Amino acid sequence: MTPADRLTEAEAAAELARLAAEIARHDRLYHEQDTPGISDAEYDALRRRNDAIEARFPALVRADSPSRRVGAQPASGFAKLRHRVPMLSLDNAFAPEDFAEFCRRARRFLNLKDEPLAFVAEPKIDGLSISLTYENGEFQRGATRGDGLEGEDVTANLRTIAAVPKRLAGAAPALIEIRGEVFMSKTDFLALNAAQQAAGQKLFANPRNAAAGSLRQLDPAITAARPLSLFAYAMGEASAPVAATHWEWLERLAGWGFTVNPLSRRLSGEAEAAGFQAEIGAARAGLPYDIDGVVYKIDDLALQSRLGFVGRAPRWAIAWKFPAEQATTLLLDIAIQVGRTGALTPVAQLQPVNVGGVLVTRATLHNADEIARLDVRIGDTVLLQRAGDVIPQIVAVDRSRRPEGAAPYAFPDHCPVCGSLAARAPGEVVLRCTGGLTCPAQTEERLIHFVSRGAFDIEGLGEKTIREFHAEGLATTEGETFHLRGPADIFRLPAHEAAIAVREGWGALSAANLTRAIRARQRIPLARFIYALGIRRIGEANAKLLARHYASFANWRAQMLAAVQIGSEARSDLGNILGIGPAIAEELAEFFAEPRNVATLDELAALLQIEDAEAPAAAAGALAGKVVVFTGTLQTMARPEAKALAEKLGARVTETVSRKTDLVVLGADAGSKARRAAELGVRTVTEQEWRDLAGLPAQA
Ligand code: JCF
Repeated sequence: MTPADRLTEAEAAAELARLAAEIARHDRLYHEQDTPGISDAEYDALRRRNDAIEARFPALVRADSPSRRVGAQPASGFAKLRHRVPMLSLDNAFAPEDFAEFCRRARRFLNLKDEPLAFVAEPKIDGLSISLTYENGEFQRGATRGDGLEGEDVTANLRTIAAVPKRLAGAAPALIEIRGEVFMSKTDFLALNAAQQAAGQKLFANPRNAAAGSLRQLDPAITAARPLSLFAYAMGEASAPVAATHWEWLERLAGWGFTVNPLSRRLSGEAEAAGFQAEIGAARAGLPYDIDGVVYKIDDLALQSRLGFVGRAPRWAIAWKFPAEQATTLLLDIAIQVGRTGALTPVAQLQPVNVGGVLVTRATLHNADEIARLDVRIGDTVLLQRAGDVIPQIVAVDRSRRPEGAAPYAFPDHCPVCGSLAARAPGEVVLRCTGGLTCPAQTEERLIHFVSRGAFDIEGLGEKTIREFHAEGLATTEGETFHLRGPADIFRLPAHEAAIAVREGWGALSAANLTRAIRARQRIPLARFIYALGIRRIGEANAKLLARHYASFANWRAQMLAAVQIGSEARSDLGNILGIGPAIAEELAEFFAEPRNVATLDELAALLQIEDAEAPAAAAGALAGKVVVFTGTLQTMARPEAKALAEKLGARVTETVSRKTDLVVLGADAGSKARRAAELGVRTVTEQEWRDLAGLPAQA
């Protein structure tokens, strides 16, 4: 065989094609048929030859190159599908007051007086949200909700579900997206688990997990054998309007052949909600499927569209959850967990108890204040509560059953892992370890976060592996130990592939796969990179907002360093990003004020290619980039709606008039802000002119 460094370009191209096919064949034998065709060493040699040729001829790297793949399948096994319209989540209500507050807000936004507000109420199924796209009436593709913006393409599996119409019955818009909940009935779930047990297969914890596990099968034949159902309940993109109210929309869905939950009901006013909630609550245990509450949606679609969204949740719908389930048990001990930001979280260790069908052994105690408030002591009998998916909590202590001599709990004033002082920031309830990066617990949690699903998502490098590598280190060939001290060390792991290969449960092939998985992630979208840093309050959604706003790593870094200065333009720009706000801006500023953090960031940036984010689509609005101030009383719409509308059109709405203001909208009795605008020569418009600008019809 010609050595890689002596191939001509034409020979190299042919050889890369041969290697791609050959390696793919061995991947399939190994991963799918569990029958390796060659030894690990031979396989590695094929991979190395492929890498060497690609390194010499980067232009020849094939779309199907083995270096672009990890194992037999892409990371999750499913391609990603972008939703044309984001899939929403819902805000929750737990009590009548929460629902009343929701209605009050919607009324205020819409400037409604006493006119009734009609709702549609639908039982909230505890299943798996999906989106189905139909073109010219034909089912084209379907995806899981994913992060709301992008889900997994599970089209082939959805086709196996009888309740998913392959063709819409009757006339429909050329393009329509339909959302619904895939679920498994309680009896089907029990039967499936019995069959799984008999076959020695893993059991599912509840019907929801069974539905999710069944839909996310790489082999559609397995999905086909699972009894899945679907209730349709919402619309995504539609190329033509189909209904004026949500109720009419549900009727259209039924007409097209979907199953709509038969318990759904139209309520002519919000006063009817409490009765419906009680009715469904009473029926709950007898229903054939699990529900965890009722979704209330404002019926009028024109009102829905005026209300719009805050973050990921609509202002026109709310999920009113059923009260949590409770049980009593014994508090055996209190463990202190150290999180990635150093927060010390007390975790109750409980005598195992069944709470509404789930075996609970641990519960959060939140923080030292909560323990003091409950005066909970080790040995106490406690009342436990579990609502939906959230971590169970201790809500009360039965003092009458307290054992003699039980002492008040003394919350540690030092980190139980590294021994550093634990301190409370002014105005905060949480005690934090002050050890920072020197605290092994914090380092470990940060590393776990760094490689997690929404972050670097490195295949083969999960929580367990990180903990092992971090705690034990890797014995190198030079007789030294390589420690994972920070995130950049993850990208130094490939240099220690041999040390990984000899670890128990690894071997040459897995170690080589890990190397490839790590290298595959050295190119990373900016949003994932920001999220991976684990800055407090910067979750996936905020990381995306930041990435879209700042577009490139270099720009983001420069702006964040500038934003460290309180009152700087960079700080106010950051705080003004819709969805960020001053508190999160401060959190970012604190992160960038710490030189060690900036050093870690730069160390990473040197090892990575951080991809620019796409510019926000909203920039096309009629008021794109304009700074708008509202003042005085608007007659035709309430202030929250005016603000939301301006933001939808691309504007930034601020409170004070300055030289940077582009437009001041004058309501009735506008005072000092109108004068200030006149002084500064800032453009002012009347409410009617504002409506014209926003493209709204004139009002009497
Ligand atoms: O059944 C459900 N889990 C459910 C989820 C029902 C709905 O009517 C929903 C939903 C999530 C979002 N509606 C929206 C807008």
